[in-house]
Amino acid sequence: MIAAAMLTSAASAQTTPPYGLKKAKALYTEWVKDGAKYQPKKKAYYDQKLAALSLREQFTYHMIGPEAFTQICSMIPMRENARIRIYGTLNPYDFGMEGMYEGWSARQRDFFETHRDSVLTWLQAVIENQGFVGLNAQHLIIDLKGKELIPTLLTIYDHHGDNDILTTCMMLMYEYPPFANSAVNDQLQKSQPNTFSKYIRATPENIKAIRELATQFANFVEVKAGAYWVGKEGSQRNPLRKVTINAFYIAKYETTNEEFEKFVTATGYKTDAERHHDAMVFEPPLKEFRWIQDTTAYWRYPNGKTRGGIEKKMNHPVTCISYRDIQAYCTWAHVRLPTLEEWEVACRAGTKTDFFFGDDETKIGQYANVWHGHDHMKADYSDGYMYTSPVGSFKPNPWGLYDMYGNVFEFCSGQVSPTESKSVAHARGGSWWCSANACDSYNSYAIGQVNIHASFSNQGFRVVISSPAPPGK
Ligand SMILES: [Ca+2]
Repeated sequence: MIAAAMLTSAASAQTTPPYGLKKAKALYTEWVKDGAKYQPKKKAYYDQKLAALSLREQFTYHMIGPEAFTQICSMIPMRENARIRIYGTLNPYDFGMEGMYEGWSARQRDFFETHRDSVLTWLQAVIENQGFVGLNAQHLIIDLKGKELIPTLLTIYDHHGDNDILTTCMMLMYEYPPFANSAVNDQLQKSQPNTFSKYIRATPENIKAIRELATQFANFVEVKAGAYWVGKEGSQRNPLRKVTINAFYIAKYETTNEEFEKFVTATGYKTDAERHHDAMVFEPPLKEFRWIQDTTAYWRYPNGKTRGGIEKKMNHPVTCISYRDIQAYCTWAHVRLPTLEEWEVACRAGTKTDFFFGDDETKIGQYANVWHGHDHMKADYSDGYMYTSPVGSFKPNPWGLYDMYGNVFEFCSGQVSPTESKSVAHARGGSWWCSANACDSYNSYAIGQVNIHASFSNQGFRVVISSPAPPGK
């Protein structure tokens, strides 16, 4: 107890409860007593006092006031009908009062949007500490499209079963195609306005569906429609050019063994490697670009049975699967592979340099599980992993995507040229096997190729979902 108390007092008042509430409240109280709301000439004085607070204290101030009393009375934003219906479960009293609620003040909104990432971190600390999500917080999470908080929301839901949290999740993924096309959203769309009994009922099936969709949604990043630079000057296979793409959602992580196992359990699917016993594996010492065929290797034993299975590697990317296998997975999971161009747009995250972190290839080890040895004659564990690593073990790219380089090659759809064989597939981003000497810049812009039935223990994939949702169902 003593140690804990010491820790608390030693920790910054900025990051521990009550999050600067005392100072924020004092300023708010002064502002109310002073009647400043009705005296515009006092604005500069209070603006100055507010600016003197730390950012964390300012956040608390913005959350509690001074417009808070109207927000508490009328917290529900009035949007189009279906959204109102979702919100109806939060607060039926506000139902139908379109136009009455104006949301956060410009001052508050400016602050929240300018400091979005910090605000979400602070919000998370607040709701974790208090163990529930208040209406103010829910509203702010939705306004900031704070999908980063979905894991926190679901954890709190597990402890307290507050259905408003599921409603918050639904609001966050309102435009996410798998939710827009889901049975729970169907129920919403079909329900009659002003009939509360027909709102989403918290049945076990609905709760399960919303939870699963929200968890999935939290693991995707939206790439906006637009024109983006891809390729490299002088490259024949991938010349520098601007491409126009539609919006899509891309998985933050490579598809894992755990996810692939769900597919196999549900469908009984047999991979190419299991049918043809021709998977290619690696074990040092091997000369550059040499691999061994191993008849025992398939996704459960990606390096062959003698080198162990995936029992303790369920959060690693699935490997030893062919392009054809991936098509079957995607059909089952209602997802698809990114095109070559979509993959590169997502990887580049708006950059035009050779890598999303610049042109200095030597920095790749911060972002990727790669091979640091001079050659492949000796095992290389220098970054902790000779083979695959758990997804998300290294730093993400600027859009929050992990393992875009290294770990496993990621299959993409599409062709490099219209004349190439239909039996050729392409993968991007390099793998754990790739080194500065053995790979062409980790395939950041270079594009490799492989047979659609071939299986290697350094090939995997990540998936995307088209956006917006197709109209209707
Ligand atoms: Ca490595």
